[in-house]
Amino acid sequence: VSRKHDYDLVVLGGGSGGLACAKEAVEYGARVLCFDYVKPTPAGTKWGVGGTCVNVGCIPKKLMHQASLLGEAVHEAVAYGWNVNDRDIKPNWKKLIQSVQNHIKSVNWVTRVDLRDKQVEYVNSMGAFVDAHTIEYRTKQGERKQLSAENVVIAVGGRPRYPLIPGAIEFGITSDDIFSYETEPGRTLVVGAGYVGLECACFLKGLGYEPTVMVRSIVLRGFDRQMSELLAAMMTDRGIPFLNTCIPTAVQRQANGSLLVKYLNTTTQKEESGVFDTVLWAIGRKGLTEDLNLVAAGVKTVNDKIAVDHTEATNVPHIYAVGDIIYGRPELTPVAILSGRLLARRLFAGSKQLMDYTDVATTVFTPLEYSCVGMSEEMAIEKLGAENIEVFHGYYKPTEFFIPQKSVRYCYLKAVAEVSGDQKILGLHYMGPVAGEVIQGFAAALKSGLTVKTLLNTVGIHPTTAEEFTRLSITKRSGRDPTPAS
Ligand code: FAD
Ligand code: NA7
Repeated sequence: VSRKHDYDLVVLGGGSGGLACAKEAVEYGARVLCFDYVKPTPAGTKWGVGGTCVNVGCIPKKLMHQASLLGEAVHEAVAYGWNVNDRDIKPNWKKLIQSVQNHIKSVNWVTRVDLRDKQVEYVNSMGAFVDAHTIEYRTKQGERKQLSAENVVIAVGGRPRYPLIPGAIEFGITSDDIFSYETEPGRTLVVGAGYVGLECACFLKGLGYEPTVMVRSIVLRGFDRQMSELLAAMMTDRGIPFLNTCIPTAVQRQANGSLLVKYLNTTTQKEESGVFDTVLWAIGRKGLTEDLNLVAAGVKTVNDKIAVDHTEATNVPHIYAVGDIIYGRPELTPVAILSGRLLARRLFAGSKQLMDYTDVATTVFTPLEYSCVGMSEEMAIEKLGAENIEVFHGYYKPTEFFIPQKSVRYCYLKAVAEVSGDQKILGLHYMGPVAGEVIQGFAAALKSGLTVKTLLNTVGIHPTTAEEFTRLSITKRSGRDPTPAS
């Protein structure tokens, strides 16, 4: 590393990817500075260091999911013999939000202390390029400053999009606001059927509000179709209405404070409308490239994202990108963290190890969770041909569902495998309780070349739901009924 520049590494963005990269780099003796700055949302929400996951993503989402599951668990507890006196159990939204925010604030604090301890310089300001090695920023006092960097890692992530329709920004909120929203959301229109939209609708429902989901085309584009449709059916069954093939056209505030949403049903071509208390846009995210002055550095963008090669290098060799800002890679925290860490090791510790973006497991945190790793059935058919794959599947009954008589209708799992030999597993899909916990271990097995033969020779842990993967005996090709007898 030369001493020509002020820093060996400047990281733009202190979220999952940026922080992981910065902290790893100092371990190998690099002089590192990390910028992190959050522009307030149109509704005025802002937050501290740590990025999307900690402040307005995975963490608050999981906490709200848990809050919602607990509401269901209270009712189940009664069936198990718990004497719960107050049957009119309701959550206190304000208290919940306060608890969630308290946790986030403590994580922000720990992050700052950690950066200080590890001697990563942290600047709470927007960084932008002046040239390929120079970054400019404003101090808290408004003074312009510049510094130079041998290497730059762009880890600026993304923010929710707003539709370009009247009233969208003025009256709508996004996932950036909901986890600190002061007022109870009430009747909520969730626009968008990606995993963020579905998760938000589900925790709101579990907390006793009335969400409606507006779907432009299909739910969970990119995920396995059968599992996605099953998940939508599960949500419908739990009383969440879907407005299918609809696109919003305007939002207006009514005299009584409620929101009138106008929308077009693209199947019937009819203009329709509905009244809601809250409108939550979950229509995807845009990369935060616009404030970086990338032109000055010569870094090329693809729409609002940055294309990188297999070493996470942009078209400018010493400028890299990690995390959500990368074009065409999974937008997940552990992906951002590992790619940031591996990049730091390659830059400052002589490592050659590259990030492997294949077979990344993921979970949709709906009340029955859906988790998967590897290929969807469609993808396997496209890559290998339908005749070369075998799909093992089955419905199952979690033991703990019997006493409270919970519906087992959507407890389903499948393994997509090669048809011949030991039947290498290409993808695993599971809908049911604690799906993420179930799939995480199998993800390691899949990465190690798991076969159906090995799976069926694995002794299950009884009574769990994960053991169902060791008992898959019915193939789709056989046409046999995949529902269990008892
Ligand atoms: P970010 O974490 O977004 O961090 C980027 C940081 O850079 C931000 O703080 C930003 O303000 C800052 N910044 C931007 N521009 C500049 C600049 N010019 N100068 C200085 N700072 C700048 N992933 C999962 O794995 N599991 C989940 O369950 C999950 N749930 C999610 C739920 C929601 C509602 C959302 C929105 C996301 C969820 N994600 C989840 C995705 C996950 O949060 C992201 O993949 C992850 O945070 C990406 O990390 P990153 O480092 O690329 O960017
Ligand atoms: P996704 O996964 O990109 O999903 C966006 C959803 O919103 C999807 O259902 C889209 O439908 C729909 N959409 C997109 N634009 C519009 C407009 N203009 N009007 C109505 N509906 C629209 O985004 P998420 O927010 O769920 O998650 C994005 C990432 O953030 C995710 O990967 C996480 O890592 C965090 P479509 O299928 O395109 O018809």
